[in-house]
Amino acid sequence: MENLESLARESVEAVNQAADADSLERLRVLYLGKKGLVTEQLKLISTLDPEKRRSFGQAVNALKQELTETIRSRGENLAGQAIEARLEAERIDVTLPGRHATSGSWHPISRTIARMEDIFASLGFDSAEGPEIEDDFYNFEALNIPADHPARAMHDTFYVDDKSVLRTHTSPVQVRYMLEHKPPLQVIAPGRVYRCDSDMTHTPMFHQVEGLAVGEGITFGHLRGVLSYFLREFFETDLKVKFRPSYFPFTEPSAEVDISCVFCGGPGCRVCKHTGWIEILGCGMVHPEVFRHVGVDYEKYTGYAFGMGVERLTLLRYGVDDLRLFFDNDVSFLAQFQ
Ligand code: 2NM
Repeated sequence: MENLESLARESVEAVNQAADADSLERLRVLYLGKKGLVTEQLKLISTLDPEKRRSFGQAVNALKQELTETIRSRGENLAGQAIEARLEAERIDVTLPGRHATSGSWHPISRTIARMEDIFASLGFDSAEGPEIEDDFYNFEALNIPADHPARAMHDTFYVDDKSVLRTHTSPVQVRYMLEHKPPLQVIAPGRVYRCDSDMTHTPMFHQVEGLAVGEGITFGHLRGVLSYFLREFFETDLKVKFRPSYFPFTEPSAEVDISCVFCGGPGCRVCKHTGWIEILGCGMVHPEVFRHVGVDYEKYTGYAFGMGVERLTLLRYGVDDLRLFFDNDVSFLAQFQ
């Protein structure tokens, strides 16, 4: 009985001191396991004299019960503490601001090209692309630009080798298109072009959109109508459009087109250099010599063509005053075109 009392004190104390679930389990095995210290005492009961058996048996069973209950409640305690510890360790501050997602935006030049394609598509124009390195034939010869024409001089053209150049306009795309499609046809050719020229208002690479329509009975009147419609749609104002006689080797007659100033509307300002007019594109009726090179019957068909600089249109539409901003890739500039 004395042994039992000290076993009771010692075991209850040990269980209440158990630091974690593992040591608690080891204590359970030590006292209540098959060969546990309390279990051994239970086995002793049957060996005792009948008069001692009753009180000893009650005491051992009471200890077994007390210990079982103490282990259970200690276990519950430890589990609760473990959860508390884990919640504390994994705590997050849901009021912290999240990382915000930044979204990109279209480059203003790409936006302008897409806008131009939309307007011309609404008039039935296909859109075509072609190589930026071109043969002499597609860039010059087929366009009636003779070998001694100033546009061919070294100072304008980037030569890749004897017969290849960086295209100086997107007209070679139209040449290729005419070789692949029969009239009637209507197509625009947007893309990068290259000229050996660099100052405040010229970059060695810039973008052009050229257009071409070929069919029976196509006249300068159609050209006027299409370009006037395009310019008014593009600038979203009822601007004036003026055709001035000009010269290009690949068109005859040729014209340059001015629009009434989109900033001052006529009286004159810095943008229109106080003339009220802004030069915006070149155009004309396709030269029979061009048709001859691409195998279009120039007795049967006529056509008009035009070309314009995308950077210039973008400057005017968004009121940007420096061409070089388009090529600096300064994100704080580009992000304004969302
Ligand atoms: C311009 C002005 C006038 C033009 C001509 C052609 C082609 F291939 F059909 F002959 N494409 N683009 C053309 C005509 C371009 O740019 C100022």
